[in-house]
This record gives sequence, structure tokens and C-alpha cells, in this order.
Amino acid sequence: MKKRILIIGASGQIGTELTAALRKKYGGHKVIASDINEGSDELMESGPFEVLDAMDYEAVQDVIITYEITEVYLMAAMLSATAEKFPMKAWNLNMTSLFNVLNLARENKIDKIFWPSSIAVFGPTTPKEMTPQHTVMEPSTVYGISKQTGERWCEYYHKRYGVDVRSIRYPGLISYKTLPGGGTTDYAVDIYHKALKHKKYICFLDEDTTLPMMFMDDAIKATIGIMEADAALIKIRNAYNLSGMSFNPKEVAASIQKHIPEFTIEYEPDFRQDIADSWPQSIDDSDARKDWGWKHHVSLDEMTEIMLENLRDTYS
Ligand code: AKB
Repeated sequence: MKKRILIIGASGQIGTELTAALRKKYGGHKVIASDINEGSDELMESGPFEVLDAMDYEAVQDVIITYEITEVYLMAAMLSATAEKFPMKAWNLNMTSLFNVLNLARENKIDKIFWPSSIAVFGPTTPKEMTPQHTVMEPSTVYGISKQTGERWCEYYHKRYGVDVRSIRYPGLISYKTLPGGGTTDYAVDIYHKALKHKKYICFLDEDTTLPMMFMDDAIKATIGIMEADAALIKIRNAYNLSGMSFNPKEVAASIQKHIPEFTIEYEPDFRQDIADSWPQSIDDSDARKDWGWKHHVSLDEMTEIMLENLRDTYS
């Protein structure tokens, strides 16, 4: 079958690396990158690029028809911390963009959708350790409410209209290539930059705030892995739990100190502490491992080495 992929939100933290990985795998011309603004030179030169508003149904449909798109990865979203500042804007973006692609698939204009969910679907009443796939979900953030609602709609469109939509609940993602924007887990990227630049970091979460996290390479493997799996293997059509590692700011600081002994960290928790406190500490992802063969590879100390090695030149 002729595969043509559209990535919506290609300039974001995940979109940038996902676009590069899919272009490497399928060829630049098969992967159309799009975002609300023009992308980086690299994004615009390595394959087709379209300026596209994920909330504009007609515009998304036009790109899908023009390029004969078969699969959409919808990566545009407002993350947890920013969404608390702009609740209605976040709700509108996160829900309208999802309905646009779900309805295009329902009308048979595309065959398959990837839509990212998040550990933010869980809330303060969810069991915190090894959070099960099926459990209490009472998210207390705008972002979490939009992701949980989105999951219900994905499952509904699959059951009622046969839409092939696949999703995973991303933990916090860490990469040296791209910066996150507006999330509660962003400290886990910033800390590496500040460790190299200032040998000091002021963390907006408390030292013992343990959260599920993952190195970006593993997240990209999971995303492409679930999309490539045989449809019959995808038994869960809201979103799969996905786990890599869990750590808190004190542990990541200790991991950095193995390479930069003079590095120091201070804690000044802000409004993001409440968000983090409402999320799980670790995730049971046995369904993803069993159903479509998910495996994580990178641990905290391995990630620290990769991050410092790759960022060192920027700050030397
Ligand atoms: C955020 O912190 O909002 C995101 C997420 C866990 O979905 N990184």
C-alpha cells in the first residue's frame, strides 16, 4: 500500500524528532511536515512542509487530499503548565484538532491516526505506584481532562465507526535535540542545559517529586512501533500505558553529579508542583509490552551520559 504521512505539529518537541525518524525510514517526500508557523531549515528542507492550523478542518482536509495522505500523526497540543494559564484555548486546541482528524478518518479520507495521550489522564485518586492500564481516572488539570476526554472519543470512533486510531500515554520526555514547551516535566530537560551552562539549577519541583519519564529515542520507537503493529494486535483503543523510567529531581541531580561533581541544585516549587503531585510515580505498561511488543532501552544514567555528551559542545 502506498504510504503518505502527515505530521501536524512537526516543529514541537516530539514532532521534530518524529519527522526526522519517519523521513529516514520512508524517505523525505513521503512525510509531510506541518505546523502553525514555518519550521526550521532542516524541517523545511528535508521534505515537504506546510503551514497548517490543526483547528482548521478545511485546511487539514486540503493538505490530506493534495498529498494523498494515508496516515496522520497529530502532535499539536497545549501541554499541562501552559494549559493551566489558558484553559479554554487549551481545551479548544486539544479537542478541535482531534475531532478534525477523527472525522476525516471517519469519512475515509485517511486510514490511520496517531494521537498522543499522557500520564496527565490520571489524577490524585489514581494509585500512584505501578499505575494500572485500567484504573480510577479523575484528572485535575485542563490538559489531563482534554487527554482523558480525547481517549474516550478515540475509543468511541474506533468502536462506532471503525476508525484506526492508536495512542500511548507519554510520560515526561527528554531529548538533547529539542526543547519541551509548557509541560510539568520540562525540568528534566532544562536541568542538563543549566548543569553545563551554570553548574547550578533551580528546580520548580521538590526534590522528591518522582514522575514517570522516558528518553526521546524510546518514545519515538514506541510511536512508530504502535503505528506499524498489525491492527489486530492493538487491543486498547483509548491509549496504552507506556513506561521507561521513574526519577525525581534529586536523583537526576545525583546522576549529573557523577559527571559534573560541582553541580548544585536548589528547589523552589511553583504551581507546577500541584500538577506533578496529582500524577503517578510509576506506570505498569505490561499491556503495551504484551500486545505490540513495546520495550524500553534507556535508563537514567545512560540518558545522563547521552544528554551531557551531546549538549557539551553547545556550552563549552
Ligand atoms: C507535560 O508535562 O505536560 C507533558 C506530559 C507528561 O504530558 N510532558
